[in-house]
Amino acid sequence: MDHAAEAMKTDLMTITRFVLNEQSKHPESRGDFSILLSHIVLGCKFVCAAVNKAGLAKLIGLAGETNVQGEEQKKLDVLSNEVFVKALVSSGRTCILVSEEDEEAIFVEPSKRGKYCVVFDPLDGSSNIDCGVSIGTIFGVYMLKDGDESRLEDVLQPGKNMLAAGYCMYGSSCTFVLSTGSGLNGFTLDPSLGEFILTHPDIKIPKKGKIYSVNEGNAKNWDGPTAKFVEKCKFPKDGSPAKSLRYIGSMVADVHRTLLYGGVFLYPADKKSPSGKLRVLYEVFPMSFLMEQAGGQSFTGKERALDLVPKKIHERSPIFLGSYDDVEEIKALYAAEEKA
Ligand code: AFP
Repeated sequence: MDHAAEAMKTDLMTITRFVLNEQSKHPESRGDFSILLSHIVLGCKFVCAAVNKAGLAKLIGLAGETNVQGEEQKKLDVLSNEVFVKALVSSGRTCILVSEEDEEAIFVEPSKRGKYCVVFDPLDGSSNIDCGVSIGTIFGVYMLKDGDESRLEDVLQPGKNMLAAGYCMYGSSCTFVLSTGSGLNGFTLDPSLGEFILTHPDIKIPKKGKIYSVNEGNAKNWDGPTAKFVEKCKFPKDGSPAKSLRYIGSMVADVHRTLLYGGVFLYPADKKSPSGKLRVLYEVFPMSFLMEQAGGQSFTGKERALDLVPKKIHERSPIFLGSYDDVEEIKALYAAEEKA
């Protein structure tokens, strides 16, 4: 019998145990972050259950329509947002929330206020729900800059100031990927236990990858460096094999594959969208934070993505993230263009 493997099966590292272990390395910690995280995890479990039932919802009435009991069905992204806002506020550890679903930032009332600011997209890739493609929740956590007063500037900090970031992917399994700034770890939901179990410890992205991931339908509007990079992926001149193209159109799924298999994910600026499509606070920053923690890089076409200082909460930015060497190539193409 393989006793080590048996021990693994019976000595389960749940996400709660993992975070408490991390917390014990900081004797001054009062456990506030662990409490906040347990509320984020609860939100993810709820959304996971709702996403799994999305197909069945057709039997009782489509989201956004009226079901057979005459009740209005909430759209999944609206429902997910409500769940996360309530879970975060009730944690008693948050002060400002920025959600993709809400135009304005939410300032938590004083009696429930804590020191963390959470930026999140409750259900990213929601246009993929009806065809059963993997979708996810993305989040990032900041600390109030100073004192007890919360101001909008507290969530307009550069991404490098994030304390933690993560995503939960609702796919063939439910996977929670988290970094608190010392590496990257992945947990898979065991539905029989209702617990996330550590399944991907210390994720490191391959230094160079064999995959590129981009919406090529936008190619006619790309800038020079993006077009040159994609051309290089398909027709390399240095004798290396061409890269494969994989594009799901759901950032969590595309980034998850990039982290595990290597390569590069890009959503560049183009003539139609000069700032790209993806949102800085709850797409670009958390994913860039995770990518760097895994040993990769993230670049906007001008600078390191985590150095960006957002001016608005729903600001967008172009993004190139993935394996270190692949992003180096993109940086070199932009540098060459600037020189020319
Ligand atoms: P939806 O939430 O509207 O499905 O958008 C998903 C997303 O924000 C991100 O998850 C994808 O990477 C990106 O948009 C896909 O955009 P394109 O459809 O333009 O390729």
